[in-house]
Amino acid sequence: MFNEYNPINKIMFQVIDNQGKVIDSKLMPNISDERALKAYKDMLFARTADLQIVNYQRQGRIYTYPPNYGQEAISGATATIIEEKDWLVPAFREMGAMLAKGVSLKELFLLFMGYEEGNAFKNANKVLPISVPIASQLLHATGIGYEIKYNKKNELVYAFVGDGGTSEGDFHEAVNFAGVWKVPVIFIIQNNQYGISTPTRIQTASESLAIKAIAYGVKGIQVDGNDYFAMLRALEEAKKVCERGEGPILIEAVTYRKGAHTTSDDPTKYRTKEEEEAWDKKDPLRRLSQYLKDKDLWSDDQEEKIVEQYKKEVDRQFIEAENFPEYKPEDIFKYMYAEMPQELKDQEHSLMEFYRWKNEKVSQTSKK
Ligand SMILES: Cc1ncc(C[n+]2csc(CCOP(=O)(O)OP(=O)(O)O)c2C)c(N)n1
Ligand SMILES: [Mg+2]
Repeated sequence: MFNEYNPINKIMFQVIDNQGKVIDSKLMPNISDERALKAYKDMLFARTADLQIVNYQRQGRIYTYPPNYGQEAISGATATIIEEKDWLVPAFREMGAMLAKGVSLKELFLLFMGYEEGNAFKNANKVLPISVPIASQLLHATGIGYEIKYNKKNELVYAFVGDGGTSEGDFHEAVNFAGVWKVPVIFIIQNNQYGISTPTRIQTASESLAIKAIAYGVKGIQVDGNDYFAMLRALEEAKKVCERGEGPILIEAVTYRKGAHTTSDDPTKYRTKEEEEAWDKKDPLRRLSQYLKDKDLWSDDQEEKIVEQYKKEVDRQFIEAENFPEYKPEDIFKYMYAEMPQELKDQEHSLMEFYRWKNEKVSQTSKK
């Protein structure tokens, strides 16, 4: 597969078309109807949660949030293939994959409310924290891959980055050394066409993002990231390559960020209605649901009912997070080092002094 779809050949790997019809059954991944249906429901849950979070943010109940809307098939396929023993190295738009690894929605809510507990992932194994410094997580992914190889473990690393992240030095360092050491890391670029307001075409002169693999001696492939089956098949093949000790793999998943960059962004300033409408035709959930409907495995009625249930579940977890005890200012300092360096101790001291001063002022004013 990686020969046929060598990025030099400029072909994007696709399994279903925009109407959910299988283009060539030989390309289908190894998946039962039940598993495909479960994957769809999980993607629908992630989408329901994602849309709800934006509402909560608009109600002033949560801080800035980066929506996943439109990109669910990439996380959805990863959720299907990733195992307990494998590592997930997220960027910040991989909700479905995180939930599959056992991260709870409540933890994600806590994270976006500013709680350290939101990064604890108590029931999840081998998930790195969400990484906001763009592409920095990839160096850790390569490092983990090195450890896996060194200790001859049977584990894999699924590492994510955005299109904009591929213009960071960290991306190149990580992929370069992953190639040198032949580590079992699957790098997944979510090419959602923009890094905030910067379109992909003006942040790189490369023909594609997948083609960057070639310079590092790494196998690469461009995949329709809105095609759940194509993503899953590409990941299956990538996994086999890694298991043979011939990793890493670089997957460019071509998708579109239907939502805003974050809740602080207004995409109408930099993209057109026509563009949004064209991409809407490739919506990943609609394509998969059409496939399932054609097989009589799914219906609009079922969808309506289940979305209502999902909304209630999302609300339940959100309210639990909202009722979490207020966080303490010292939490800002506590978690970076096992032992806090003097500089941070001084900063913590100044903050506490500030609060003491402020509280005194408040009590003086209320006495007056
Ligand atoms: C090192 C670094 N530089 C700049 C930023 C500010 N920033 C946050 S998201 C973002 C764009 C990232 O674009 P992309 O990698 O395509 O990911 P996307 O947001 O589209 O998923 C930027 C520049 C940052 N977080 N880290
Ligand atoms: Mg992007």
